[in-house]
This record gives sequence, structure tokens and C-alpha cells, in this order.
Amino acid sequence: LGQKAITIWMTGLSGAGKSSLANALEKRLFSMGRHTMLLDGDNVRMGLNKNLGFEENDRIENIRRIAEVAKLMNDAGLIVLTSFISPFRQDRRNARDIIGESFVEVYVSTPLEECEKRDVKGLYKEARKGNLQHFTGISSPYEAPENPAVVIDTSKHSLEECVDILLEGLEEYLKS
Ligand code: GGZ
Repeated sequence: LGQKAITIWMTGLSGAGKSSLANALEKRLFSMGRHTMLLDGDNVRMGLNKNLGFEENDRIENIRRIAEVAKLMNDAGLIVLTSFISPFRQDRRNARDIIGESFVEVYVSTPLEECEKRDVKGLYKEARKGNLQHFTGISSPYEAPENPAVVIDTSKHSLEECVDILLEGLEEYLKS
């Protein structure tokens, strides 16, 4: 395909803007003639991983399977974008071990306060009320990356600005 097949691994809280960013970035990459595949909750947690929930062991398995799929797709030459909270450092390290050199970590660092204010699906409210167990940021930890390739806070820029920042940060990784 004449492109470097990397996995752009987005991590961040629920509501941080990972999916919107991944979708907008995918569109932009498409317009640049790149071949991509986006993995997110809609196509993975509804299918391949529909037997998994949000307890620690299920999240570990969720991330492991996503990493294995991303690797297969990289091997097929595709640029993969993943959009999962992936809250645990050890799991992201494991994903990096599976995917190898092609793994590029993007930290969507939108603060909890902002994510909770957005509360698009009302999940934070439910978690605060105690109706949702193991909710990341409320009743389950989020471990921020220590050395991500790019950091982007979606509360500080428009979506298109965020894509510009991402593309600039990813430029050296996308160069074939
Ligand atoms: C976190 C949860 C939970 C709990 C349901 N904790 O904002 P959303 O709705 O669309 O994104 C969240 C999504 C997280 O799934 P991931 O596969 O990305 O998580 S992980 O990487 O940690 O395995 C949220 C919804 O699922 N959701 N319950 N308890 N998010």
C-alpha cells in the first residue's frame, strides 16, 4: 500500500473525545490517500469482545484482543486507529509488546472535570450515584501514559485543530 502501517493507540477517559478524534483523523488520513481501519467500542465491544465487561480481567482481555487484531491489520498494511480507554499502563505495555515497533501511543488528556461536564451518555452521573461499578475515573483508576508520542486535550482546541496537532505529532511515525 506504500504506507507505514502503524497503530495509533488512543487512550483517555470516557468522554475525552477519543472516538471523535479517531474518526476525524481517519477522514483526514483517507483524504491523504492512506488506508486505515478504526477499532472502537462500536465495532469491537459489540462483536469480537461482546462477552467482556469492565472488571479488571475483562479489560485486560479486551485490550489484549484489540492489540492482536491491530497487529494483524498492520501486517496487512493498514494504518490502525484504536479508541479505547485502556486505563492500565501494564495493558498498554502489553499492547506495545504485541504490536511492536508500529505501536504509537496518543494520550487524549481531556481532564476528568471536563469529561464529567460533557457527560454525553449520562454515565458519570450514574457512576456518581453508585449505579455503575468500575467506572473509570470515578470508581476505577485511570493511569496516564508516561511517555506518549502525542498529548492532546480536546477541551483546548476545536476538533479540526486537534487533528492538525495530531498529524503534526504523528508525522515522523507516518513517514514511510
Ligand atoms: C468505563 C464504561 C463503563 C465502565 C460502560 N467504565 O464513553 P463511552 O461509554 O462510549 O466509552 C466508555 C466505554 C469504554 O469501553 P472501552 O472498551 O474503551 O474500555 S476499556 O478500554 O477500559 O476496556 C463508556 C462505556 O464503555 N462504559 N461501562 N464501567 N466505561
